[in-house]
Amino acid sequence: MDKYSSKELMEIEHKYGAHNYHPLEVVISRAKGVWVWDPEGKRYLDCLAAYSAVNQGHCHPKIIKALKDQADILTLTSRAFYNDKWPIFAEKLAKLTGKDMILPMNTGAEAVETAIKVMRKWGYEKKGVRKNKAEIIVMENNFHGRTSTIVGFSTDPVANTNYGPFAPGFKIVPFNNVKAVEKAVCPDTVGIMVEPIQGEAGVVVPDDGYLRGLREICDKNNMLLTFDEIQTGLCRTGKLFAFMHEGVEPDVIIMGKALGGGVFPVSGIAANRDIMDVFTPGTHGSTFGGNPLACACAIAALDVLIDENLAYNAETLGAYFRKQLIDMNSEKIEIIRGKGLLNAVVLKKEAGKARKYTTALKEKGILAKETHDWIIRFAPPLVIKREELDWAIERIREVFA
Ligand code: IF1
Repeated sequence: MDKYSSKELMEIEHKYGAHNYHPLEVVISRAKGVWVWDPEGKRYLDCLAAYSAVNQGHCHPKIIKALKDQADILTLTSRAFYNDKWPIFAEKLAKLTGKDMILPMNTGAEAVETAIKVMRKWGYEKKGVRKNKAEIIVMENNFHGRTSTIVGFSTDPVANTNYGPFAPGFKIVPFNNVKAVEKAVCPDTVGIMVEPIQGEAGVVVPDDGYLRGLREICDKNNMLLTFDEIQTGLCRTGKLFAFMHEGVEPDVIIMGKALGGGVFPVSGIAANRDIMDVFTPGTHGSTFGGNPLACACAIAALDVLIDENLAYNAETLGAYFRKQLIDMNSEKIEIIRGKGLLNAVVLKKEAGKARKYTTALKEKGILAKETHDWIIRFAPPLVIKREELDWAIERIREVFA
């Protein structure tokens, strides 16, 4: 038996935990695959998948085995020495991304910081931009993480109010607008950093041709194209990476979340040698980046994505899910959008706040999270089965009726 009830746990968290989140009123104490349970034993279908960090499903046996096996042998060496897992993980991820080299970090924001650093350093050392004048073009409504530099170029006041002064060197332009990027380019521009689909903004899928347009600008002006695939990558949208839908090659790929298989924070960037070689010994690093425990989990996490063909599952079930939602014809819904199993329901203004619906869904055993006041995101683990999705659709239909 669990020692504390859900109610008690929520009270303790409120008292002792900082209030930087407003969770749905559910406590999760156990999980397996797409299902999670609270301390009272009530079961829920997880339609958030820890913001796409558990694409492989909760406690995937192969990933947990890798974690346990490795934990008994070797966990942390630092990069002062070689270890026997990082080289294997690096090779595997390089081959999957089609890039020459990987730089490992831990959280998504750290990988984004790494991308910013590589772009700038490449700008000074290879492109020859003026010292300390490098500019990176980013998009309105972006979400790239929580560090003080990253929130400095966020356009969301909730994310950045009173965290200044902010680092200069970022030019913000509207998303899904190639012309705006073209206009923002100057001789000191080192590159563009963009989410192929904007997650936090509410699963905003840009028009076909947008990413290609960005690629052309980068080619024409000797700039790096960097895709933040932290949320969209690793099969979530129906391909290994979201940019593969358009067949556009970025110069730098930022990865995180599901790279650790939902058990360990693992992130990193992939790039070719002519870019990555601006990093020389001592110029960047992390105590935990590339640690053997993380690498063992990541190797297993990547194997599961490929062996279980999770991109295909995301693509087919995602299309099925969107069709079912559209066929509901709910007068509360403004639009349904997404790709693969990264989906959002945008509510009509008169339908009331999204929280009302996520709370109602929770009562019926479905965990989904609102983003802003009028958007609900549905992004279950990619191991979800058709029958489980149908179970969810039935209940979602009741809530939006
Ligand atoms: C939070 C959203 C998801 C990301 C992209 C970098 C990061 C993230 C594209 C940073 C992180 C998270 C973090 C979480 C909420 C969240 C989120 F709602 F904000 F948009 F996933 F949907 N780039 N996304 O999506 O990665 O440092 O967190 O590992 O509350 O901050 P991190």
